[in-house]
Amino acid sequence: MSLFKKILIANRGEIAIRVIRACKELGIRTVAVFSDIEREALHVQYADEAICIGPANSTLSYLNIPAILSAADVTDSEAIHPGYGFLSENPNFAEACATSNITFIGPTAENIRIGGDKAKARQVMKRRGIPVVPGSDGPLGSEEAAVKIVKKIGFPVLFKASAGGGGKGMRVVREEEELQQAFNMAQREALAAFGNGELYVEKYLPSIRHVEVQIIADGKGNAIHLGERDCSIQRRHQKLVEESPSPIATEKFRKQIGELAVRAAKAMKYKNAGTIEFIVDQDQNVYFMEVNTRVQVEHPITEELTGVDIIKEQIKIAAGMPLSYRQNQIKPRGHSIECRINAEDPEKFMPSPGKITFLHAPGGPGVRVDSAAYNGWSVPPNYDSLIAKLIVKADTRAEAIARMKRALDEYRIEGIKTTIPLHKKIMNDPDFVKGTFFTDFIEKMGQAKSGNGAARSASPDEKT
Ligand code: MV4
Repeated sequence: MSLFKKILIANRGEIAIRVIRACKELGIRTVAVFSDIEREALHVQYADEAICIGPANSTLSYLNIPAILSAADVTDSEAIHPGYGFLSENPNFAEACATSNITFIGPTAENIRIGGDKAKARQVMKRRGIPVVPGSDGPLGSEEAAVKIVKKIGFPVLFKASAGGGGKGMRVVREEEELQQAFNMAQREALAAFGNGELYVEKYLPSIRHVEVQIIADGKGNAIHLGERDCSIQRRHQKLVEESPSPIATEKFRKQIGELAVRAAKAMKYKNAGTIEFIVDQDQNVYFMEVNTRVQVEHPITEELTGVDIIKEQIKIAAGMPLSYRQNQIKPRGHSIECRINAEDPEKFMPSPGKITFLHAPGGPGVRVDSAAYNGWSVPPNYDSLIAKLIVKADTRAEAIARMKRALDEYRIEGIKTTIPLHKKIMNDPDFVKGTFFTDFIEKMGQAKSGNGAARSASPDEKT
């Protein structure tokens, strides 16, 4: 089966560039879409063709399904790559593409629906014997149902919204007296935020790590994993640093979590590239959390270790081709780390859009920069503040950290504030260097620095 002649990329920034690069190497023509304020954007310059799809407000442009389908139609694009964010996890968009005879480069609409329904995904996995945190079997019908389950599993518990994810709509409950009010508030918040008040409940596990596994599957029953990524270094559910292998991973652990991810992918008849997210407790117990039905920001660290081009695989799978690799051909080598460079104040995390007056990116052995930023470009205030991903690869974790420090020192970005100084601090932090950190690492670091409880009590972990 032949690949596509032309692909439209329904995204912007570094991920649009990443997809264009894969297409160019495969000999596929590319169409960029852009909003009014992004005529000068790099993805527009790199693509073979570019079409304006609306105003700066992404609801009217990058999220505008009719505008994107029209752009695909007038350019004779055969397929659409959605990148991450925007329409990438909208099952209605995946279906609308099919209706317009355009191939959606991603999972099936049904895969996306299961991934977006966290209670359902949990139920599917639990029934297949994949470990989940003790809690409800699917959604909670009522507050009484919640009380019954909590009696069994004990406090503390965590209410989660079925339509949530990424930490939105969660609430920790520590004692019986709080239960009713917490249930009602979580339900109301979920309804307001997602238009769906459905909740489920889990035992709340303190001091966890976020470890996820990249999978690729052809939808014909073949699924393989490309190893795990440790994404525990995050702030308010925004990841800052990701690495692979996980510093806690033994060979046995890697094999176990990889096999669980493949079973999870098969349990939901997964197609294309996806990520199975787990949490790992202090005793290294692994629990299924969520499925991310898109290519992720942090996919490059997996590419660096395995040599697999995940975007090319996505395109080939969408074109009906079988997987290019068998599991025993995947041999991750070395250690890779990614730092997300955001246009933000490195201490207050306030966005810092504006003109980049000087830019020089690091290079040299083992350094990769995925970015759409260039000298003289203005970072728009309207979108995600991610302006570059700095990825390093080396033989060992210690060498990867040394290489990352060297690359961060080389990075020159003037005119805007960036998170580069924060990353320098993280790379020098004793707990980071030892690999002994949990998801509260950044909050704790902020606390140590300011010497008071303000940063900690303001964190969403404490509110939830
Ligand atoms: C949890 C948890 C503790 N116990 N579930 C947050 C986002 C969503 N993907 C799952 N999350 C959590 N689920 C139980 N039963 C703690 C978190 C959590 C977290 C998870 C991964 C990465 C960072 C996090 C930060 C705070 C809380």
